Amino acid sequence: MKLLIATHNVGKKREFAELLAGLKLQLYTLDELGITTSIPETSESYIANALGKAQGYANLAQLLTLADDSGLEVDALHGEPGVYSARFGGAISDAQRCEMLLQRLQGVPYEKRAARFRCVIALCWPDNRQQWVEGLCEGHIATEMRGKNGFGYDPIFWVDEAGMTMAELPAAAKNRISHRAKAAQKARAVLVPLIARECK
Ligand code: ITT
Repeated sequence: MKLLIATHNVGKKREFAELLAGLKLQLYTLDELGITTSIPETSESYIANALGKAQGYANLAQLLTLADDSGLEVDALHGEPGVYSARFGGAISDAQRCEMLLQRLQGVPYEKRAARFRCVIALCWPDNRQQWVEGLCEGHIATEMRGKNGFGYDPIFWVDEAGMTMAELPAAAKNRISHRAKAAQKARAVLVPLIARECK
């Protein structure tokens, strides 16, 4: 069965390839299909954004398509940057975005630095069938950037259950506990019976 992984984020693309490994799927990326269109995220809802991207690319490619909308929610910032995580601070690098968030939380004690990553994965078909699933990963915002793995806010996200930042975790460990891993587990449960039916 063919599945388009619709993201322009290379970190996400790498993670999805590992998270969906072992399924009888032929994975395609936007680049491989020559799709350069960028479908904008216009909603304040992760679900609407993920569905909008997945359906838009499913229509363009005429393939079953997976897209996610994800973000970091910081309690001390009333849930910011949330759905705006990719654009927080404008056109700056991931490292600059992390530094900006650390600045915003300067002086805030550990017990008030709770945060979580949220990931909504949408699966959409060219005939307009749609499904979505969600995963969360709880943690705190660290006081400095640590680690070189992952992408985005990983260097400042302290994973409570691991006792280190997400960027200090090896990729395989992140892919067991992350918000995207938890959502991908649920997406696999949607995909497995479809693949079984297709392979009959
Ligand atoms: P696509 O829309 O092309 O998939 P994007 O980077 O714009 O890529 P989102 O709109 O979902 O993706 O934005 C999510 C942002 O949240 C992302 O750019 C990161 O800054 C952050 N983020 C999401 N998942 C993350 C993770 O696993 N580790 C670190 N940061 C993450």
